Amino acid sequence: RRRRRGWVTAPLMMLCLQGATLGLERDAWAQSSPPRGPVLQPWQKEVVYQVYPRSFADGNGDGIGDLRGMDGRVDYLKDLGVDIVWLCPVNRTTNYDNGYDVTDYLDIDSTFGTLADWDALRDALHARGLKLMMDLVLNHTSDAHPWFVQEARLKSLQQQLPKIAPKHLQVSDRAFYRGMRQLLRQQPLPAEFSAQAEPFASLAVAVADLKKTSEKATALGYPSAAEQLDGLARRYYGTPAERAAAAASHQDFYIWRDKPNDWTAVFSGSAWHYVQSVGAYYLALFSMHQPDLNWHNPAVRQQMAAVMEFWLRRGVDGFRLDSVGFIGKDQRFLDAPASDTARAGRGMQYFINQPQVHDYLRELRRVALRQTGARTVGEATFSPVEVTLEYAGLQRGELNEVFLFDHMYVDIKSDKFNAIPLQLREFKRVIGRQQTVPHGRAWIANYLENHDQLRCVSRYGDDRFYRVQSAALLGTLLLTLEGTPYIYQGQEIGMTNGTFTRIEEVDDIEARNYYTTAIHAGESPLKVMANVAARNRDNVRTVMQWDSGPFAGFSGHQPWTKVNANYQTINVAQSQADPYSVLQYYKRLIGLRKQHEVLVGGAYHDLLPLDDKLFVYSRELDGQRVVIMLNFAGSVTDVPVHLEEVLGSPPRLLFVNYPDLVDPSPAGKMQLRPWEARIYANF
Ligand code: TEU
Ligand code: CA
Repeated sequence: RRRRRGWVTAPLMMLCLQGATLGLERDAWAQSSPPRGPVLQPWQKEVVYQVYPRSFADGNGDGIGDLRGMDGRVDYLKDLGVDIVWLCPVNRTTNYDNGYDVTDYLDIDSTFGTLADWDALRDALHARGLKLMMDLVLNHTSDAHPWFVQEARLKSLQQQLPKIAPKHLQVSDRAFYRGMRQLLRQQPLPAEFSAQAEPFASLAVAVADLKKTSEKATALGYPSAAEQLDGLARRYYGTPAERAAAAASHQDFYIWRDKPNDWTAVFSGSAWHYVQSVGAYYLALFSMHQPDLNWHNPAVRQQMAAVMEFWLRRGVDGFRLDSVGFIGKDQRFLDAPASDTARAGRGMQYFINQPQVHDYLRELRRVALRQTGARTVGEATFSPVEVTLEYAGLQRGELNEVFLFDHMYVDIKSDKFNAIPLQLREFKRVIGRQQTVPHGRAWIANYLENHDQLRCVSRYGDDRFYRVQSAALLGTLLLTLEGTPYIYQGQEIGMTNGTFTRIEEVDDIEARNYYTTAIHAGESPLKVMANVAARNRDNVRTVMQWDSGPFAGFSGHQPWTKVNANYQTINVAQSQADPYSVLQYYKRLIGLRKQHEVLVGGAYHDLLPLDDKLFVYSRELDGQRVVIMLNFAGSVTDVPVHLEEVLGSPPRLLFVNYPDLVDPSPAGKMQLRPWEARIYANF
């Protein structure tokens, strides 16, 4: 018979297995009438592909990826077989944290294109039956966002006003208020004030300044500087009734305190930043240029709901809610308990997963998402798996699914820059809990890499000697777990970590902040740089390797970040031509998952929890059973599992990440080759 080229598929494999009397076995299972599994909704069967736009494809040749560049790659995504594209932030930004510092939620940053380009991309995706999910950065904005700029100015003004005209204020609040209104309307001051021109001249400068920064905000429908000043005037200089009304509507969009507490930011250092002219500290739980929004204020929640509505009207199909667990803060702002010695994120028990976050999410669903069917996935950083039941409980009306992080912490000692070798047992234990705790009650989002993590083949596999096998093995894990699989760009071709040797090459602010803080703390520069090289986020943000041409076919121009040196051998064009590439394997695996619901929603059971090399588990749904065997070792490993017993019938090999058709195990023994992955089924 003719040998088909490419990864082994089921029908072919069946020929090679003795005793796989399929029809008979199926009947036998039907008679045993096992308990019915959960009924899966269509959205639970979808596969998501994550695009980091800066590094995906450059359409205009400036070295930075953009929306037009993506347009040209939509067929590639369709061909891969994914259903949804999650686009990392493309809103207006200062690009300090590459889009996670938004200056305008209702527009596209010029780096990435225009709203019209976004519309075109949406149409291109929709025309192919693909959905588009946006990243919504709702915990914080950029410190250059008009909301923050205005609020800081307003607060400065508030601080400065009494200094400007203390005497006058005492003389007549009413007169001051009237004068201020006049001034806001830019009309000549009434005669009674002309003698006091000086204080109002200072005020006029402040107001003019404020107006300049707020023009954009006003155009977008936010309260103008004049309105805000008016509110301020009313609050401080109006009648008691006016003051009360103004106080209630005053826009505390951010969180300010006279004194900081000891919370530290996720990206190092104190989470509080002093503003001289305001005389107070604002909270920024990531970097100082990303002040946290005050979700306690209903006006903030309304604005964010309006942002969601804006994009829903424009045809977006869902949102990835950035750092969603951070949006509620314990309003007592207490110091962290002494037991909390974390370098980054100290005090998190007061600012992660607070009960009010659930109210806010339900409110967003009610107000903005309503019956739109839009999908939401939230990031549950630093959280135990149990939070899934709340955020993504099937009946809770909050999120569809959450990203958990505990499997990303297994190879970490004290913090993410201090790594330890992966303990497979612990990794399995954590993943096992992620699989079993939510089963039937909630839904999770599975991932092994994303724009904040490392390349999984470099981190968990062997990117030197078994790159293809280990990348395919990790793909097998990702696509045979319960939950929605998220594939990060380049993962499907087995891209590896970048190589960074000097801090100047690193753009990632988390790594740069860590570097500065650690050096200041007196740690050895060599050690610190080694940590940065091993763990920085740019490792996974090197440009997408499309072909072996200049700059890996990403751009005609020197890209904003490094191009990985191995692009000539690892790239999409090569992968498409090679029947045994990681890419071809992913395509088939995605197809396989879509054929068999057991791979999507089947109950998970770890068959070898104590093994240090093997990751072997079963899934079962409505009598269909599969066993997934993964050899996390570069050597041949015996598999102490009685397959026929587990499956209840002679096993059928559905899938394997080696090109050969024959199981090379000696008779009576099951063995896996280095980094081999197999899927067996009872059907
Ligand atoms: O990350 C949220 C987050 O909690 C981080 O701890 C993340 O786990 C960290 O970057 C890992 O190194 C989100 C975004 O995914 C990230 O890109 C942003 O920088 C961050 O929020 C701030 O918006
Ligand atoms: Ca570009």
